[in-house]
Amino acid sequence: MDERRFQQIVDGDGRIEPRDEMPDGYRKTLIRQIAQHAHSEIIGMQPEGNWITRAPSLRRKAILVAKVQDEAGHGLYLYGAAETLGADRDELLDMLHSGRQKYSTIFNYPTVSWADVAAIGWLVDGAAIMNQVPLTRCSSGPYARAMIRVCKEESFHQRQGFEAMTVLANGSPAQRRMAQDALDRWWWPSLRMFGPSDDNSPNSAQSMAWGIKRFSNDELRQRFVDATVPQAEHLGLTVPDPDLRLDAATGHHVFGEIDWTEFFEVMKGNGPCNRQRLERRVTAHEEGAWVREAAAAYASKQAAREVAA
Ligand code: FAQ
Repeated sequence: MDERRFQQIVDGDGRIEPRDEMPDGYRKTLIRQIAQHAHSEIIGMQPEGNWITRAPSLRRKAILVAKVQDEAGHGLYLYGAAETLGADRDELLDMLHSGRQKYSTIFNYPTVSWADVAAIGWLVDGAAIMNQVPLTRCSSGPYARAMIRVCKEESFHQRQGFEAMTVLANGSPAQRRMAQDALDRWWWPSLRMFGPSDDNSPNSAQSMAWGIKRFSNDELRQRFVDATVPQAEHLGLTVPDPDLRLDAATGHHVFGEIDWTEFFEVMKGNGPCNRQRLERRVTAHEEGAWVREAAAAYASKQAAREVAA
């Protein structure tokens, strides 16, 4: 293939479309990242789904049902984007179910109180959009386009999380304690969502050269901290980091050391909920077999009708 032409398109900020020639490594990297992103979206339905039956009001329940459903939709767009690159959706799901493909470490933490739902919207969706807005300009056409809608929805999710957090932070002393406790538990895992530090990120250099990543893991993490600390201050909550301070010279927040041992342990499957999340996913997949069979039977009937017509 003509790698020079491919790189010219990438360097000229063009988009690589499914029928364009692309290096095998580029295709492989994209399928890896898009699949893991898709897996994160559908596994990410579980921690919040845990609270649907116990949401504190009908309004909160309606919002939460819609949000969890949005995450399923994101999975759908992303698996669709991976399919345009030649991936087979069943194979991708099989890799998730057998532990051969990852999903974001963040979804292996439990949601023990209602405030966790608010904190996920505020922090986890906040981190997700910080990472995903640049992906709307990534060199892969199908991935970039999928990200536009995903980011619009994530942005709404982030705002509803912040609003729910605001209500708790301004509520009774018990609600305030719940909000602080949720921030204490979700802060550090949210920072780790951006991936390993730049000096320990094996995929970054190539993904940047290919225009898949526009900013490094550490750059996006810093942006998230700079955007989120003032929000915590607005809520009157304390970010659980004694080393956190604003560096007046740079205008950026300096933050404490990230526990990378915990990150890699959770990534290896040893987080608090890894086993439970995967088991639930495999069960949901098995229980949904009849839906896939019915859809396939309907599709083949329609196709036969089209041939006959
Ligand atoms: N968890 O060399 P790098 C959401 C892996 S948002 C687990 O830096 P890369 C929305 C990485 O895959 C969450 N594994 O890798 C939502 C690689 O392993 P591999 C999902 C991680 O790809 C909100 C290895 O470490 N968002 O779901 C993590 O260049 C609320 C080395 O790392 C995306 O997936 C991690 N946190 O950069 C849903 C965004 N970080 O594959 C429900 C798209 C790294 O070589 C509720 N993805 N690893 O075996 C990306 O932007 C990138 O893939 C990064 C990692 C930045 C995550």
